[in-house]
Amino acid sequence: MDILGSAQNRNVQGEEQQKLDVLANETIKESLKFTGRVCVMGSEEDEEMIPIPAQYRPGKYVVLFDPLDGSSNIDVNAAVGTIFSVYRRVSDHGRGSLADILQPGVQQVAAGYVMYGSSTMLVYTTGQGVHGFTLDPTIGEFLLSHPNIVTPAVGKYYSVNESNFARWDKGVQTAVRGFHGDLPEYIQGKNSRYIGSLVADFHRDLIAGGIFMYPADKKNPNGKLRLLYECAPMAFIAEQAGGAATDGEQRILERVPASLHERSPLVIGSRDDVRFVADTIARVRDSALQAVGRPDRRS
Ligand code: AFP
Repeated sequence: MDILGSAQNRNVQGEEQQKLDVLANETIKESLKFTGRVCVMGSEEDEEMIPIPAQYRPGKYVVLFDPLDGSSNIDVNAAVGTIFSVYRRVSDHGRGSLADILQPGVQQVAAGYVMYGSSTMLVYTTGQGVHGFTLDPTIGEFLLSHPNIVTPAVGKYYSVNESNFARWDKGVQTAVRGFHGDLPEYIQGKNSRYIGSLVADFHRDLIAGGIFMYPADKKNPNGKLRLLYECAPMAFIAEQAGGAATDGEQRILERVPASLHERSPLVIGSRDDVRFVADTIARVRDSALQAVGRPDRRS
């Protein structure tokens, strides 16, 4: 079917597109444009917002998506996913505007992901808990297999790309040392698991308990992940499952995006673990400020 390998193209983020990125992106747009429910779309793979074509009726929702997350995993047959986020439009007519898209995550009416793993799962929330469905290929339907997912307050796992360790702030390094079991005040060392596919890493941590992080680093000063297509939808799901999500300082769902492809650091997962990371970042920063004679940021 010629679906593996590079499409010999770069997306708006300057990343090499895989053939499956392009196919997934086109498939989602084609599936939504004629429904009469959507006024505008936004995709991680498209530079501009995507209005509904003139021949179709625009609807009242905005849909944002990362069509194929974790695409570096495609050619090695590891898990990848699709992430989506739905908002109600704020404009009252027409084919949608940037204002309809640039809404804080708290305004989402639905968010979810599909994970193409050892089985295919759909996990979603509409603000009334998180529910997981597994595809039964014999009947072609998603069946409710994980009703009311609740993530443990403290997790077993931490998931972060530790090859970036030397490029992180001291606060993030200290928190990760805590997960190694190196901080005397934080004795719950964790097991490390990292796939490099947000959907797959997040899903494991959601079910088994754990924390996923993609902090800012010297190469990615604003983090790597995209606020609208990755961080906000996952944050909505995490909070609905009893977890938490922050950029290190601010709740992800309260961040107001300034642009379509804005990036953000992300710390997400089990509630107490996320709090530990945020507290550690704040503590290390405050003691660094005090050491140079400046008041801490809370005073
Ligand atoms: P790709 O879709 O380019 O593989 O990026 C995936 C991703 O956005 C997210 O799913 C991963 O968590 C993260 O990037 C992995 O990034 P690193 O390869 O830098 O760890």
